[in-house]
Amino acid sequence: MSDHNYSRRDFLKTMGLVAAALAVPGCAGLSQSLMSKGKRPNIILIMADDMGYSDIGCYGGEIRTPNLDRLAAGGLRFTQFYNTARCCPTRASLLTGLYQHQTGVGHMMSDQGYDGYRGDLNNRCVTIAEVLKQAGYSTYMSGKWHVTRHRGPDGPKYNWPCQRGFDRFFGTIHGAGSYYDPCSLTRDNTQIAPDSDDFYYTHAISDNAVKFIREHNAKNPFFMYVAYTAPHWPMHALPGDIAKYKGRYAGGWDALRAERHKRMIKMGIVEGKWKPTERDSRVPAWEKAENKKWHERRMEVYAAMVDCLDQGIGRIISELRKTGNFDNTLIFFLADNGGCAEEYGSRGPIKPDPSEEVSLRLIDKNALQYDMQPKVTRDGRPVRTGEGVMPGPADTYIAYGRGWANASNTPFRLYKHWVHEGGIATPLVVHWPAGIRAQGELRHQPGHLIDIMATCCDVADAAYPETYKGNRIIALEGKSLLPAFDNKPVEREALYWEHEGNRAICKGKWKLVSKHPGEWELYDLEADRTELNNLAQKYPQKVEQLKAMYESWAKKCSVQPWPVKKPD
Ligand SMILES: [Ca+2]
Repeated sequence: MSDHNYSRRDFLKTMGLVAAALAVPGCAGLSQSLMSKGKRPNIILIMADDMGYSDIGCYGGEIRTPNLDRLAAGGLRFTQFYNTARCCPTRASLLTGLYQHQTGVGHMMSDQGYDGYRGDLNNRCVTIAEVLKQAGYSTYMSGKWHVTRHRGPDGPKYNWPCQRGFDRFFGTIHGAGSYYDPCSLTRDNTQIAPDSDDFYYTHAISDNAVKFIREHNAKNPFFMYVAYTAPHWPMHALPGDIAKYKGRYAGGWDALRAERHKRMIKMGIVEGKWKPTERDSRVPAWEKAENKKWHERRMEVYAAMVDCLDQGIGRIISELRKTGNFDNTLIFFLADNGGCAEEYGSRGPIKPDPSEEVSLRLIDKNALQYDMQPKVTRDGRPVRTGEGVMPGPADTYIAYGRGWANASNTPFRLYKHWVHEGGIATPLVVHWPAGIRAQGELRHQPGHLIDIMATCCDVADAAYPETYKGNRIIALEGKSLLPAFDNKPVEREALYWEHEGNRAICKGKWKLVSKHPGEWELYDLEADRTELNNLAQKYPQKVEQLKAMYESWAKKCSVQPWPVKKPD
């Protein structure tokens, strides 16, 4: 069955809604009648930052995520959903329904001289907010933006959220920072300092999301994008949340990978026939690891960050219930890339050296924070990095490291940045009681960020535009997930990835993938989703066929060879 003949009407029919909708007198068509009855759902798109496939409870993790688990129990979990392996490209693709190079954010936030690599959303794409706003939705955003190279307080602001379709915005323009004192903190179009001494960014994102729901004019539906920065480095969490995980990781990363894998098989998230990957060869066996208390603490804080994010989702849900919006709100939850193996701030001696006096320039309470990694806390303590720094508080700035990232991505290979499954596989929890009958079911249909725009347009009866503000808009790449909600296939030719020269194409059960620099590898994902049995030698024709498709996609999407060379 093709998605062309599986329409929104078929979907609603399955839900028993068509008869009711058509029974409204005086309505010319289904969409009109639903619109006049105000039946279009609110949509909330929630994203975590640098979180692995197996971290949350409903995907096999031990981290306490009761609110996400309840959404999963009342909705759907997709087991083969994909992002683009990194912050900026994922956000560009998610917001527009296109591949990131098509939007001008083919890499990160600098202008590398080519249309696909401007570090700034172009005017040949539209955001979900721009499309839904035209269709009568109110549009809100709380959290991390990261799709423009202009992050200073004076902009230019043409690519800030309020100029790209959002009615209201609270969050950060840049991609990382202290949770106690984030750089580029912004309300609407004005950069601000944290407004309280106990500011903590994850809570602030949740507070503002709740506030937007509370203050929403209920006559029209709303779209809200909640882009948490947790659990991206630095490992910053509140003492009460960290305490919940005290000692939980004393068994180490090998035991953690094994227990998660067992639960994932039992839940049906992964198949028992897929061989688990070995521990990353650069990570020592846990019994041989040095500095265990420090390693444990890094993972305790990571877990606390995810826990806190889930608490925020709980508060969003309870505000939806309070305002009578819970049943007809379509909620998506996903992560922007897999667990991150970067050892940011975690190598070498502790700096500044705790035994030496440091002279610090204090920052005024009302001054803007310009540094991604502040040198000093607002109350005057030096911010320390290095091996052995016990993370959590504001005067630390380190990552959780490779061993735990390896466990986050259980049972897959590699991490954020690569396009093997460990880099690009994400949970996708979907919850919409008024629109999805199934409860607690899994969906194995492959899907990608590009599908979220198509799905939003579909449920909101919004037309993806051919032109916007006088500019011709690139045709939508994604497919609506509505058939998958009803457990039908989502028909498409293939999915594609490119990030820093790492490349992949998925077509049916086949995945052709390469690291940069590196040879193409071929995997049968039905038999081997952990990518351990490279079939490239065995099926050279398949490799050639997929490679040709990849190359024609790369050309169409303005992908440049890596590393990108400045044009002459
Ligand atoms: Ca990220």
